[in-house]
Order: sequence, then structure tokens, then C-alpha cells
Amino acid sequence: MCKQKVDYTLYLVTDRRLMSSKTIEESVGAAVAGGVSVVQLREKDCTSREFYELAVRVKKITAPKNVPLIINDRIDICLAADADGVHLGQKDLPCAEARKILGADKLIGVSAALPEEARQAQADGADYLGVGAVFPTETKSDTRPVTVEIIREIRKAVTIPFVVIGGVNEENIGKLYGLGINGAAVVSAVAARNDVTAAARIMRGAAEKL
Ligand code: TZP
Ligand code: MG
Repeated sequence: MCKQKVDYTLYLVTDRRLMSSKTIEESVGAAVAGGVSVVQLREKDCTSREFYELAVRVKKITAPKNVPLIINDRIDICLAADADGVHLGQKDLPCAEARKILGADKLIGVSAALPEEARQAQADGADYLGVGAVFPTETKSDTRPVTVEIIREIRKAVTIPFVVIGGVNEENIGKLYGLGINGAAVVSAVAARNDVTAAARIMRGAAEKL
């Protein structure tokens, strides 16, 4: 994986609670077949051993397709499974500390809902940002709303790429065109659909117009 060449167009975040597939591997495989360009494993209710073993299995699906695998929050799992990077929320380990542990080659993404958080993440060595929630979502409860105006401010505040997240689907993504966004991050608009590959293909086409 070359960090500088990562394609953020369609960024899948996994969620076993709402996926239509029986397994995370099936969900990721179908989504990658439809054009998902980054996968983040987000596991909230499993043991470290399960998370590690899942990451190793999912990497076997993403790596041959050159799709970066990002681990939510867990730097240890990222290193152990040799995933491509981590995604950190504002309540997780600070980006600067994560960078010291992970070194220069791993990707670090940071969640930001304010221009100041975006600026700080870039200064701390983040490679990309996840900005949201841009639309109402039932997938995550403790989200902060991000308006189009805030997206514009964040675009001006940083040079690193950012994806937007939160309720993004094929019907509302058009509202985000022309804002300088690098990609759409989705859970339900791909993973919860009956035909995950078809949903990914539709979202990929729509996200390419961002
Ligand atoms: N972070 C901010 S909103 C969100 C996360 C993980 C959930 C997005 O899920 P969906 O189903 O695409 O609204
Ligand atoms: Mg987190």
C-alpha cells in the first residue's frame, strides 16, 4: 500500500449489527467486488483475539484488490494483523501518540466535526479525516452534526484528504457535490442492502462525482 495513492472514493465501515450478510468477510468481499476502495473494520463487541483473527481474515480479501484495511481505534490490532492503518475518534488515543507507535508508513485517519479538530489532526500527522455526521444516522448514537458550511471550512483548513460520513446514501450524496470532498464513508447504504455488490456499485458511481 502506498499511502499517497490511497483512493478514498468509497470507504466502507463494517457493522455486524446491521449487515445483510452472514459474516463480515462475506460483506466485505461483496462490497469490494462492487467498488469499495477502503475498508474500515469497526468492531465494538468482540474480544481482542476475535478482532485480531477477523482482521487477518479480512486482509486476505482486501489486500489482493489493493484495498487498504483500516482498524477502528485499535493500534495493537493494526500492528498485529499488519493492517494498513487505524481510524481514531476524538476520544481515542491522540493522533500524535498513535503516529509515534505506528511509524510513518501506516495510515492514520481521525474523526473531525470541527475545523479546529481537522487542523489539529493534520498537525499531528493524520493522513486523512472522517468528517461527520453529515446526515442523520441510526447507525451511531453519539454523533455531532456537520453542516455544509462546516465542510467548506474544513476543506479550507486542511490539505489532507477527507471522507464524509453519517447517513450518506445514493439519494442524498448529490447534496455534497462540489465541496472538495475526497470520498463517501458508508455503513448502511452498502452493508445493510440485500445486494451488497450492487449497492456498492451504485454508491461508487455516485461518489466518483464528489
Ligand atoms: N461515524 C459517524 S456516523 C457513523 C460513524 C461510524 C455511522 C455511519 O453509518 P451510516 O449507516 O452510513 O449512516
Ligand atoms: Mg473510536
